[in-house]
Amino acid sequence: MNRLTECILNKNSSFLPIWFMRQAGRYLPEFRKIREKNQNFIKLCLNPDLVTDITLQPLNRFNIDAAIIFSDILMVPYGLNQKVEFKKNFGPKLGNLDVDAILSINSREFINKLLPVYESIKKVKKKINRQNLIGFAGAPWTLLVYMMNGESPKKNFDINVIKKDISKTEKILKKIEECICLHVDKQIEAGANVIQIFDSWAGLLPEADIENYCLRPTLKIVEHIKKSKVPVICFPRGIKNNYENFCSAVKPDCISIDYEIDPKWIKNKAKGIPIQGGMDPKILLTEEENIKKNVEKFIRIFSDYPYIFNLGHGVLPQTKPEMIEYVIKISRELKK
Ligand code: 1CP
Repeated sequence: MNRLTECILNKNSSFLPIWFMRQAGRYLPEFRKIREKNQNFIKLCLNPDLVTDITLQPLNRFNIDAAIIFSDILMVPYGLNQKVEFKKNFGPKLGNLDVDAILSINSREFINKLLPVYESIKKVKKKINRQNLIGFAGAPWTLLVYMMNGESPKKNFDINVIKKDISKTEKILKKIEECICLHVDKQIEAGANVIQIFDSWAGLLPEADIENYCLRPTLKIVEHIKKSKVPVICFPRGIKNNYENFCSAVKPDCISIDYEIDPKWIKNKAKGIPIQGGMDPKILLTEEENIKKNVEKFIRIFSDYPYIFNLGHGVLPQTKPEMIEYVIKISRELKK
């Protein structure tokens, strides 16, 4: 069994699996080199040869336990025929959301648009052996936000775009849920043996809406994935104390924590569910002594608990690759 699977499914805490969210990305010069020559991000995500190379870049450098397929959560709106662009110094820009057009797309059409993603997974799978291969999708809420808001909610978001016509929102949400399930199934069929669900914007939800837009839709996805026996990791970023309710309501196979979560607190609240991540990615921009102190803190707290080392969000573009190397070195010294 690969190390993530063994840790998650058998709750084995005798070793420490390691990987990093955004482990393939702009902090790596070899990624920037490919990216410079490929300005169209969606096209890049649909190029199986380049996706395979990029996915393997961090594995060629580091002693890590998983590859995560290089793709994006916005490939699902793309598969639904919504226009998706990534603009320099702006981020994603999505086209008008035509509800009827989206609802009329059938599963075959959706899957056909995303075939290169699944082909890439097959190619990567052939090149790795020891490591897990992580497939992923955005959670329904986070995809709903991008699709209805048209851009990142980081700077500009009004929940009324979602609340003003609830019946329209519900229709879109249901379609998104179906497509996430299809997308995950195809990734598993192609060889993904762990799935991570990114609810990057769960923290935008008012307390009263967490149940309806985060817990309930994510539970549906998790129940679907569990039928395949492939472990599912959930990352409901920013929901603070609701991490506890999330664990009891959704029961993911593994819970990924963001850097606002107190690791000792969640260890007591997660009801034995394996935990992943937590360390603030900004720590990697500081000096080695401080990095060491923080890495040791997480490893010590989870020494007797099934834990996957990762960060509390993605590797920042300013991170020096040597610092990732350093984190792995000191982690392995403490726990193999
Ligand atoms: O060159 C560039 O600027 C590209 C930056 C980039 C990269 C490297 C984007 C655009 N996407 C990705 C790859 C990516 N996205 C992966 C690859 C695998 C890996 O981790 O190595 C994954 C898992 C994602 C998932 C993703 N995309 C999330 C969830 C995780 C998170 O960061 O919270 C989100 C929110 C996105 C949307 C997205 N795609 C890209 C950007 C810059 C963003 C965020 C935009 C925003 O701020 O709202």
